[in-house]
Amino acid sequence: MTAARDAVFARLAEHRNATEGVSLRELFAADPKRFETFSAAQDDLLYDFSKTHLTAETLNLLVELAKAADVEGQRDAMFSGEKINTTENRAVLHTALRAPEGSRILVDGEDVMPLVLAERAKAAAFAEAVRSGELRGATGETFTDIVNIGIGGSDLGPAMAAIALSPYAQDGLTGHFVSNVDGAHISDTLKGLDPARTLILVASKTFTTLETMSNAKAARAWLVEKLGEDAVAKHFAAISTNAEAVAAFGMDTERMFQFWDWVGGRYSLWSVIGLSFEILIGAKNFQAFLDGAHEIDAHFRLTPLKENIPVLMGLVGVWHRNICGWPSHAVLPYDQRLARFAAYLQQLDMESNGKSVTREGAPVTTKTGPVVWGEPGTNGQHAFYQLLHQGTDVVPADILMAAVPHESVGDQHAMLLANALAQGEAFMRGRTTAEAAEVLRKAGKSEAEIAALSPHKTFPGSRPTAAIAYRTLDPRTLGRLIALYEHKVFVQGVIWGINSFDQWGVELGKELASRLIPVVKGEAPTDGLDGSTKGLVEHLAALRAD
Ligand code: G6Q
Repeated sequence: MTAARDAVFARLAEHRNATEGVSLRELFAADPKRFETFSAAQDDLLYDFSKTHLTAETLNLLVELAKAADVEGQRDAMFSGEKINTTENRAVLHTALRAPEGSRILVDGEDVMPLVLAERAKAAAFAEAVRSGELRGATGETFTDIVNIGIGGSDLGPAMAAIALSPYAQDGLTGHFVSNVDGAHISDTLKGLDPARTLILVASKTFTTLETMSNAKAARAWLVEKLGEDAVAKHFAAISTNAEAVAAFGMDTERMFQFWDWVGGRYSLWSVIGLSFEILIGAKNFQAFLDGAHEIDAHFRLTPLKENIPVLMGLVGVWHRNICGWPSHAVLPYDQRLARFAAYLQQLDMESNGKSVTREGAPVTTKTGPVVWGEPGTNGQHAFYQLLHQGTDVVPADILMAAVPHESVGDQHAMLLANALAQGEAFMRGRTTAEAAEVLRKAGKSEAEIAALSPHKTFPGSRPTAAIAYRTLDPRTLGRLIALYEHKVFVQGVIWGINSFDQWGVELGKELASRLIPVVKGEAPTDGLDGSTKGLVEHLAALRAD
């Protein structure tokens, strides 16, 4: 399989050599149907990759690459519950979490759907009881503030989704998300909250994560100080796969919501990890969010590769990363409520595909995951876009936009869309030195000024972007967007031959931090530390002693 894949990679590289000089402007000039040919839709959601350098030949080769790497076989293995996360010997079934009633999905011969549906119903009933005021705190007050304590996969998803879907949140309910072990985070969050009206969800797959356990202890102490020990049961709930650890922490397992080891942390917001934002938006909207993702699951399973949006997104990314050699990928939503979307995708993509060995443990022979980053437009335009337009690196980007906003504030939505479209156009077209000179000439500049300024006003252009356009950022569409990126990451992981579902790279830092805690506290010697770490420990200790 690797040999077949590498043979296609070699042909793609030759193809790139032969076509590298052709600009995006030239591609559009040569083919008036380029937009129609290089775009794909799922209902209202459109993926337009015509502003990349792909030609019909490139796309054919990339589809051959996907076939050679057995993307379809691996995809079917994932959906059917095979243990494709080989280093942890686990199935990968976040797709089961959004499967509808009536589905049957087997892990080790057992159908997981009854468990999934029961937990989904339990979470929905809890969310609705909090929203209606049926479920109250120890003093009989209704809850107004929901604090989710978790980190990484147990934080980024619900925190991102709570912002994205804020128009759907119930009035009078506010979500808060605490992740960092920096005491500033929990302190700033709890400051000003009324414990009698605060519900605290401790979200941790393992229920052993240092940050989450420390913050949970701090929150517990804050609550107990104000309301007494007996209030804990009414103000806390746990979300975990580890019932023993929940009990050991002193929390009632009756108030525990479960998920399973076949749900990876960064793929878990479809599970009860989504409870905090389900409380905010309600069970019906949460179900629409799951249904949206399920639509994309069906699209990914059933659509031919050339029209399959996550496959296309993955292939375009492989083209940019492996064949063009570009190391980073920007996500630029022209949709303010996707403010944390890039941060969410950063974990999804970089933790999944930031790997250097194949599934078999051999060193990879291709580059793997790019650096993923981004901020909403138009803000980014006034900050880092300078480098995107005129810097020495090419940074391919996704530009996201909604046709219909939730608010109409004058004609601001038209302005937002115009900016999104203008940026895509500017990256594609650029501005030649002759064009820059012409603009300066029209502005009445002297020939000397034109000669001096035109190089600075030249834009290379031919910088690729893809657009993702949808009707509106509703729960269904957020579910669709996330699922698209999940499957994109999957497709790329298969092509690179890596396991996208483990995260051993996170472990070393955790181990070393545990070893250094007593050293930083001054309870263990600095012996054996490297010179820099030792020097820093001593410098910090001296400052703290002042
Ligand atoms: C996700 C990662 C990681 C994980 C956090 C929190 O895929 O494994 O981000 O989600 O380390 O872990 P717990 O949920 O176990 O606290």
